[in-house]
This record gives sequence, C-alpha cells and structure tokens, in this order.
Amino acid sequence: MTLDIRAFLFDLDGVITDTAEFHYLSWKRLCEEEGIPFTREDNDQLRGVSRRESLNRILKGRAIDEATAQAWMDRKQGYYLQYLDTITPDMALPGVRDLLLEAKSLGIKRAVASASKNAKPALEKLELIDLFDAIGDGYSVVHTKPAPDLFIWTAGRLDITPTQGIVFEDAEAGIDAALKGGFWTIGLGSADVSRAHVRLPNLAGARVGDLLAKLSEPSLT
Ligand code: B16
Ligand code: MG
Repeated sequence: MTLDIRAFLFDLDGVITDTAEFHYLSWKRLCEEEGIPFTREDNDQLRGVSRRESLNRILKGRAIDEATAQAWMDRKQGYYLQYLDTITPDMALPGVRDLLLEAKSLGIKRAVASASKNAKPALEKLELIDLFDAIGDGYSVVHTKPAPDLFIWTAGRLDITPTQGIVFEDAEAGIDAALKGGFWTIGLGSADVSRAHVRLPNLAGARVGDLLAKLSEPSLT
C-alpha cells in the first residue's frame, strides 16, 4: 500500500507542549485542600484523558455527588488557568514549530486533537494557533480518548480520511483512540505508546521525509 498522507494531527499536552506539570500542580492543590492522597504516579494515569475522567481516577472509587464533582473540577480549572497564563512561545517542545512549518510548506494540513478544554488558549499563548487548519478539543465531542471520536471529528474538519492522517500522541489512551479510528500513529516519549506504528523520544530534529519513510517500511505497509 502506498502512503497518501495529507494531514498531521497533533495531541497537545506532551506533544506540542508540556502542560502535564501544570495539571499535576492544580490537581495536587485541590487534593491537599480536600484531604485526598495524590502522587506524581497518580498523575501519570491522567495523561491524555478528560478532566472528568481525571477526577474519577483521582477519587479511586470514593463517592461524591455531582454538584461537588463539578465544583472541584471548576476549582482545579481556576488553579490551572493561573499556570496557563505563564505559558510563553519558548515552551513549545523542541522540533514542533519547525515540523509544523515544514509540513505547511509541503501542503500537508495541520490540526490539533486534544482532550483539553484549554487547548485554544494554550495554542494562543504558544503563538502557534495560526499554523493549524483545525482544532479539536475537549468541547468537540462527547466521548474523548480512548474513543476515536475526537480524531474522526478533526479529520472531518480537515476533509481527509483517517488513512490520510498521521496522529502524533504521547499517551496510551491517544494511541488507542487513533488506531481505533484507522489513523497512522507516531508515539512520543516514555509512556506506553508501544502500539504506535512508529515510536520516537520526541520531535526534536523531526523532518517530514524521515517520518514518511519510517511509515513506509515494508513491515508496516
Ligand atoms: P482540561 P491532551 C489532556 O491533554 C491532558 O493530557 C490531560 O491530563 C487532561 O486531563 C486533559 O487534557 C483535559 O484537560 O482540564 O484542560 O480540559 O494530552 O489530550 O492534549
Ligand atoms: Mg497528551
């Protein structure tokens, strides 16, 4: 099968920038106030999943009513917004801006597909938002990762089929979502992205031609 790649779909947290630390500090503050144990290892389980699912995982079966859940998520969001305000363009992860510019010059469309409801303000602070043709975020679909819906929704906005898109993800939930949707996948970082078609430590020095060559290797096509 010959590759016909027309778009790159990027996760945000862990791929374009590292907001995981901000999520961690915000949840930690809430948990300390409420007397809930919360460690960095607990935070690793929140990678790529929605705010609501993050709270469920933090609670580990502890029951709270809906109004309390909403109030806690709002409080966490308030803390997170203070961190979001500190984001600057130099906080884009290495290689991301260059890869976006190269893809644009080659006519490859670019999108963000993030579980976060804060994706657009984060991209504005990074001064990257103008490099994207579409942004799927935590408001776009009901079922976020590991359901494929967000990637499918974003592909629709780009007017491509899933096999014409490469998803860049740092989280197991995101790779599973992209594979279920029928996309090509590039897994980044040290989390469990073992099911991705190609795995890389990060995007530093990444070039479009090299990425397409890796996906064209006979074992994958
Ligand atoms: P928010 P991604 C995800 O971003 C984060 O990895 C995850 O930890 C967070 O819970 C989720 O966004 C929702 O974030 O509270 O901002 O809506 O990796 O999908 O870009
Ligand atoms: Mg992520």
